[in-house]
Amino acid sequence: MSTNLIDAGAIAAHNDTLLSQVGSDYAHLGEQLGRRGIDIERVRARVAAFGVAIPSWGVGTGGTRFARFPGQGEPRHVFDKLQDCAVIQQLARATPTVSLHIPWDRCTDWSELRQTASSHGLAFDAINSNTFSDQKDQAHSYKFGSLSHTDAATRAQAVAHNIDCIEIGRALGSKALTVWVGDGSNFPGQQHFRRAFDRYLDSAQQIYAALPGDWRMMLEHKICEPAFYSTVIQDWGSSFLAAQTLGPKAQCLVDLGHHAPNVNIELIVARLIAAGKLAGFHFNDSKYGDDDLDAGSVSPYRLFLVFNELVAAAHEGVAFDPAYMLDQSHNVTDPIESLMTSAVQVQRSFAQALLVDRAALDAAQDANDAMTATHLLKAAFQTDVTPLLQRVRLEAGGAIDPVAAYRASGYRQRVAVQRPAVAGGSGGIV
Ligand code: PSV
Ligand code: MN
Ligand code: MN
Repeated sequence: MSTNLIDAGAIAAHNDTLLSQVGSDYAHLGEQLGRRGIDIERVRARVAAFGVAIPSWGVGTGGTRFARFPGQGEPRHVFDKLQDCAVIQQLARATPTVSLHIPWDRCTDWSELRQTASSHGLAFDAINSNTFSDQKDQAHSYKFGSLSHTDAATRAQAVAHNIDCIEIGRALGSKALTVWVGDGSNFPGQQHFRRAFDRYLDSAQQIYAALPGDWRMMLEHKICEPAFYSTVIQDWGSSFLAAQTLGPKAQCLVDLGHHAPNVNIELIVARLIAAGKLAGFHFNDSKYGDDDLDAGSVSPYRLFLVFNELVAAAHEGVAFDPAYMLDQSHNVTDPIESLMTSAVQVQRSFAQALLVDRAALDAAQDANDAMTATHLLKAAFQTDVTPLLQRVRLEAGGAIDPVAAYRASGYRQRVAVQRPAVAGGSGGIV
């Protein structure tokens, strides 16, 4: 392990100061849950097995199209990003995988990267392609689209990039390709909707054909931005249509920020599960649009309701295997602190959803007893599972309070010496 990572002795010392407190809080929670017929140990085992991937781009400070205010000691390249991900995993123990974005994470030796990740105890989740921005020396511009572009050579270039991503992913041990395109239009009349979708399908089919047998292709929809009038894969309907046309290895990925305000995302999740097409999630939160705020920071109940659908389906024996990832932009916080907090928030929502009394909820639904049904969900959501999460981290070798342990470690100040500040500039996500 790198010398910059957090000293295990320091984590143990931090934990020692909180150990007896966690012990009695956990016992008390166990007693409360016991009265509700819930075995805390069984819940703990399920939560301990839960993991959410870190997006490599999340460990850099984000920005808006107005400005980016760089943080101290930002990662300079993918190896630095991996190191920051390792710190997150070391302290919070809920993020065993990393999701790369190509070409942002391009490197010259993928096997070295894989070895480095494994030395940090990390593996690679889905690989993300990028045909929404132009790279230096690129032959054809994506200004007017990529997979759905009117020009065949531009589409071919975007297809080739996705196939390249699959090859990189194979070298890293990934098992999925996530495709999000910014394709769309900014003016009524600019684009022929049906033809653009057909062109997208034709390109996506070529990528699908290059997919290894045990891989998934995850199609991520988004209502707007950068195209502000229409997007080619604007919602789960278009995404579903595309996934169904492509075949069984294609599924729909739900980024929580990619819907119109007030859309019932948990209902979309239920539909996709029922159709066998739920690929997974990009977790974040929002107030207005694709704000990329920290998961559960604005609407934790909505996050809980999403997990409620997942837990209910698993409880009913539905076979599905969603991929979980955070997808946030950290503009005013230390990305490591935000990502640890968000991972714990997602883990918390899962734990709370495990507390729903499923038999009682079924009965209330069958009896059309809306009040009892909603109270059952609230009872689970309002249970403070903090001691359970603390205990999960403790058992896994993490920190009881990850942010406090991180701040005390001085990691950011240490890496700041090696990693010079990058000028702000305008716009752009790292
Ligand atoms: C697009 O808004 C998105 O959610 C996609 O997942 C991208 O890959 C990611 O953000 C990073 O910009
Ligand atoms: Mn996303
Ligand atoms: Mn997004």
